[in-house]
Amino acid sequence: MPFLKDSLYANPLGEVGAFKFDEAVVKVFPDMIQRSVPGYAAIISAIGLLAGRFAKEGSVCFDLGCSLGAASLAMRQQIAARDCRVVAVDCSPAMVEQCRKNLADSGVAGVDVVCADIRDMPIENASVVVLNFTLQFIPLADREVFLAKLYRGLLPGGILILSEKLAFADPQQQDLQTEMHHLFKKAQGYSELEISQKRSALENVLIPETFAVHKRRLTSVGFASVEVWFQYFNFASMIALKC
Ligand code: GEK
Repeated sequence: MPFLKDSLYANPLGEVGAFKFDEAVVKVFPDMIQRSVPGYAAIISAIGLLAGRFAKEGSVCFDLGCSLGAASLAMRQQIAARDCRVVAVDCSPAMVEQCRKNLADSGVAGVDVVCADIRDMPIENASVVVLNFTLQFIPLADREVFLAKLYRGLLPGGILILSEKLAFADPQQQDLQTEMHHLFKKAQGYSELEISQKRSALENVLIPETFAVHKRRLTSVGFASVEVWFQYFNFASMIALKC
């Protein structure tokens, strides 16, 4: 499928509905995420490099909330460890269908794509777990139990790569980083109307937290070390290590 330019919020919508990962979003997704998430391409290629470094022979690398499989593809291309499976999971049937097509078209074998809620997905024998801008869509009340499951499913020496939109405790910093993200989107060709309608659609759907909250929770479920390895305005990617 030729992917289209994202113009989903270009015209005034009387009432802006809650954002959903449906077929209309799938059609524009590569363009949408690239123009909305500062540093997205850099993060995807670094996920490939990190998977190459951490994937262990005979283990599983999970891409949770895989969308169209960009991180799975990057991982598959860098993993040299033998007998290492990549499992990509998403709960949107439209995403999963297109993800399978993308992977088939790319000629990359060895990625199993599963349509499931990542909260229900058994995680075992994992050397790498990727949550690339997915945890932010999980209800706040479920995040700790879910992360504890990921920690238990990781092998000693395993890595969780967690990318998220961040919130800031300091209101001045919050306003500045939000403004800079909007300027980033304007520079990518989005109009004021598109930016504000998309913001309304994501309200109560995408719930960002501060780095301090992420670090505290990851540490409390057992991770030995948590650091930010990438940040571009209010978008960051963290590494959490299991000893
Ligand atoms: C990428 N990681 O391109 N279970 C499974 N999937 C879920 C759940 C859930 N409970 N909640 C949301 N999703 C990708 C980008 S997009 C981020 C991830 C964004 C899925 C949802 O269907 C969507 O495909 C993905 O998480 C979030 O590297 O669009 O900002």
